[in-house]
Amino acid sequence: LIPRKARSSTPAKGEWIASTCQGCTQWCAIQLYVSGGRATRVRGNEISKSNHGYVCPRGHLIPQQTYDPDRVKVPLKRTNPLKGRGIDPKFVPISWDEAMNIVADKMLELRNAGEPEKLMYMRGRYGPLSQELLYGTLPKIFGTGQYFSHSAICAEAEKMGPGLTQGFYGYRDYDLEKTNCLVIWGCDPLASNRQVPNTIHRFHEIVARGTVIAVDPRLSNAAAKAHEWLPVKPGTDGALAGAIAHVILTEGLWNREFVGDFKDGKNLFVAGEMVDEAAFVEKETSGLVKWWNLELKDRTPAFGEKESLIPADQILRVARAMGKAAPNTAVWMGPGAAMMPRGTYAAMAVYALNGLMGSIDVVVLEGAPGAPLNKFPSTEKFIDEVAKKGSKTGKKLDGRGEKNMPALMGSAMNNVPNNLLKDPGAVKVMLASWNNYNHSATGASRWDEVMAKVPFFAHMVTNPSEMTQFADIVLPSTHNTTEGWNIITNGSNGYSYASIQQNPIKRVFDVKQEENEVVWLLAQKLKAKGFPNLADYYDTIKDPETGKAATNELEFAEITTRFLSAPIWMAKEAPKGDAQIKGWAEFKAKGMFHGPRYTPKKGWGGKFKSETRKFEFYSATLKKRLGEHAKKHETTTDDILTVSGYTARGDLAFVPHYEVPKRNGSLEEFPFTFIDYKSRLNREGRSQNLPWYQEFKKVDPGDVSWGDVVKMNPADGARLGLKTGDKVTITSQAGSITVDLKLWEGVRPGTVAKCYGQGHWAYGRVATKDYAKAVPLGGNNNTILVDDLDRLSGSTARNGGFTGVRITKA
Ligand code: MGD
Ligand code: MGD
Ligand code: MO
Repeated sequence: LIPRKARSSTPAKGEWIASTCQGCTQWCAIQLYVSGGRATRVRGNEISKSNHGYVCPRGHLIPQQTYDPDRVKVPLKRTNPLKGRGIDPKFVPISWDEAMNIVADKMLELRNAGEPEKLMYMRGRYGPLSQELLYGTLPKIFGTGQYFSHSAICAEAEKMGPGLTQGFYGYRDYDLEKTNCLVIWGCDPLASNRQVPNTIHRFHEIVARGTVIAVDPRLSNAAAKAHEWLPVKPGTDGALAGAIAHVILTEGLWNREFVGDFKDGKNLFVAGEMVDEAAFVEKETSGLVKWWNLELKDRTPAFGEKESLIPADQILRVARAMGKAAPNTAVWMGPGAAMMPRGTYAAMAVYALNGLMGSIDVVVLEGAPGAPLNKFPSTEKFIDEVAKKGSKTGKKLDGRGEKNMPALMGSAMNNVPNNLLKDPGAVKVMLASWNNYNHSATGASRWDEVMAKVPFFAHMVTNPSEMTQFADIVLPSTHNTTEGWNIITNGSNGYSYASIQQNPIKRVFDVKQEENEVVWLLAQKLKAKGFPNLADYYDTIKDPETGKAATNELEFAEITTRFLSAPIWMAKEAPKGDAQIKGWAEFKAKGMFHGPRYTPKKGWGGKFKSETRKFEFYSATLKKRLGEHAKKHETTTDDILTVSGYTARGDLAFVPHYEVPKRNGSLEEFPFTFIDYKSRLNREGRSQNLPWYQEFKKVDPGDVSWGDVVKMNPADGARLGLKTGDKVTITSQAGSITVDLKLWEGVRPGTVAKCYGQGHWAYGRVATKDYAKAVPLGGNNNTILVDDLDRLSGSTARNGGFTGVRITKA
């Protein structure tokens, strides 16, 4: 970390302009060095209390992503009616006006036929204006219930951990300055997950003063630098967490201030023995003794070792280190412990350790109160009868709410192709933005199949990716960090913040931002063709200073950004947090505003949002929600668990517990267990066309530059007669890919690991080996990852070793 003062002088005349990175879900406040209208360099916003003026390596990829010569530069129209992987769409350039006419006509055909519900909108990444102007508004005013966000393929199952214990369904924040024992479980925040700059900033301090523990089946960046690496057998996290909890209880290491104690002070937690519930008095928690009796009493370190392959003495050592540092012990749980079939229970088991440690609202935070933003006007008056009826017609195509799909997080997006393939007529017009499910969703070939059947598809993206190959109209999007308008909110390091995007560069291509500019143009077209409601709604959003509505799409983008953020820079009284910002110019210059620092122990004293208002080791919250689902289907919760593929029955279903990992493919036919994880350089699925991505790919432990390797333990290599550099085919029940082999000691025998990111068969000249012939560079993990999900949350599985594979010489 070079002090800012010591940095060399800037290369060319220009200025630093505030923006927000959207390369991952941290959404760091940054600054772009803009010179002659071009963004040339990137750094963290110096006033940020989260990233302290720094970005992670991915921030530096922003200029390359913006000026990628393979971007879609003008609107495109398909001229080849045939659709499929490797079939040339024969795109021809058209004007924005013609493109918007075509999309509006297609949409109005549906309304005029009284079937607006045949419109489907799917979104990947987004900013808050999407929520207000596109995702949250367009489907409702138009009249369809078929709109889906990508969260089910993102990390939703993780939220079941804090959600079902503490009533907080969100990503956690961590106070790393105060953390003395950091347990990184199923993620790698030096390279991915969230808060990467802050983790890089604080990690070495924790290594020096305390203990760092990494639970990950592959040697991650964090594992490589941790005191303890626990290469857990994929999917057995619930058993390992249970064994750690068992040690914490039998050795009396729980945090008494949070959890409470036995009435007479004597520890009655003895392996194998039931405990009388009345003997223990809990403080901020609920159901500890039930949890012990139902699950933990038999989860000895020996049991943990048998299931997870982590030696019992290491389990003991780790549990003791955690207990010793409590409540300053943070279990930082990521998708690796959650995004798997039955992942809800693993997420609960891992997260519940934070309850035992009493670290909730001490170092494991819900996040500070949000930065103040305006509420947009109500859409209610603009939803007509056709829309009301349409929104209620038909079932959601992801199958949420069906008997075997409780989907308590709301969405099971990756299930849409399964239902759509059964009922191809359900969608006639599809809109999508900032997503690429033909690459990013497991069982990717299902998306190739279904997208070929959608009669009309308009895609709003920056690059001609796999999904875009199926488009009838391509609407070239802004790269939002450098070319868009928005207010992005998030929290980290104990502060929440709002950070601006302000279209700071001169756009070099004919692009428009989908969540404000494109929807505004579309609304005007719909109005001109006889459906005014969307445009009339947008007209109710007025500039907070001038009181005027927008007269063109760029004005609309800026006005809606100003409207959203007005409480920060126009308030008469200073909002809580940073010093008052006086006016729009000052806000644009600073670029961000922090709310106040988090309130320690804010949920303590019966203020958690769970059913019992306590931290629930016995989840009354899940019991209620699953009970409601069972009631809707006139059956028992046991029946729901059975049809949804879980092993627990009775009360066990309501405590964090171990469920044996599900595996698709027998050990005989598919002897290896596949481990998927993200590249340090992935800006989600969208940085692989950048030369720097390929050149620096070796920063991922075990990986090589300009290549895509599957990593296998040398013992397995020797057994199979395979060596580094061999071309191998990885085959699962879902499909196969061919990549290079690398022998590497960072994975156990019996498992293989490969980074997600490579394998684009369409994207551009760098990411794709042969764009015309649809030949990828490397292989896409989602071709082999089986379509399976955690039905309680609705999330797609990608971790937990649920996909068995076979490796053969190609
Ligand atoms: P991406 O693939 O990142 O998004 O997956 P998706 O939501 O599908 O990007 C989609 C497209 O957006 C790009 O192809 C590009 O054309 C376009 N784009 C890029 N920048 C912009 C922009 O500024 N504006 C607009 N409008 N378009 C833009 C993400 C999803 O992938 C997520 S969130 C996760 S966590 C999952 N990660 C993951 C994994 O770790 N392993 C495996 N195997 N699969 C995964 N898929 C998931
Ligand atoms: P995953 O990509 O799912 O999660 O993304 P991450 O937190 O990075 O990585 C899963 C981790 O769990 C890997 O380290 C993998 O080795 C490990 N793992 C796999 N199976 C198991 C298992 O059975 N048990 C355990 N304990 N671990 C297992 C989440 C987040 O990251 C999201 S949702 C987004 S959208 C952002 N995307 C993103 C990105 O694209 N690139 C980078 N570099 N960072 C990102 N940050 C964000
Ligand atoms: Mo994600």
